[in-house]
Amino acid sequence: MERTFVMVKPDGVRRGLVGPILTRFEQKGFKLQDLKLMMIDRELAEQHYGEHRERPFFGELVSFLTSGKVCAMVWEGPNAIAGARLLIGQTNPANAAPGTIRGDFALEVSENIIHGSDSAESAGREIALFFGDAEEPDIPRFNIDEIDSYP
Ligand code: IDP
Repeated sequence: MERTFVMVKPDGVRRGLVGPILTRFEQKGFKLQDLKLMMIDRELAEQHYGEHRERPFFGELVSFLTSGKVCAMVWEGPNAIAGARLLIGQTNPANAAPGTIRGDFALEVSENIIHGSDSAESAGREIALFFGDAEEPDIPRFNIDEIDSYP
């Protein structure tokens, strides 16, 4: 069993594609482990795409990622990392096969709808970056054992 990090980028959220994207992952059989809609700041965007820091499009990429809410997700399943990349399709939507998310919903590399981790190492790093330590959830969770003492 494997976990991967997937993020619907601001263009995908703006265009109302979170639903169709969730459906594709669920229909494939992957299990949703975590999900949140969030704004990301420049620091997080730069950390996430740190490997591209020297590329000419880095500034444009960071501005794009911070231009609106993203939908961050963790999906689990056998070969989830490679499987998610197959559902997502090639980086440049112009080359992405029909039937893939980028192949069906996008035209240009600068607005390619979605991110998926490219290795086990990236998945671990990105899940930690966006969701933090699983032992310390960043949202309060209701504890049924404390129901009697709840004010
Ligand atoms: P991936 O998202 O398929 O893993 P990467 O090569 O890791 O592809 O590129 C990361 C992201 O950088 C792409 O998804 C895309 O948003 C952006 N990107 C890549 N190449 C270009 C480019 O030439 N112009 C603008 N953005 C680009």
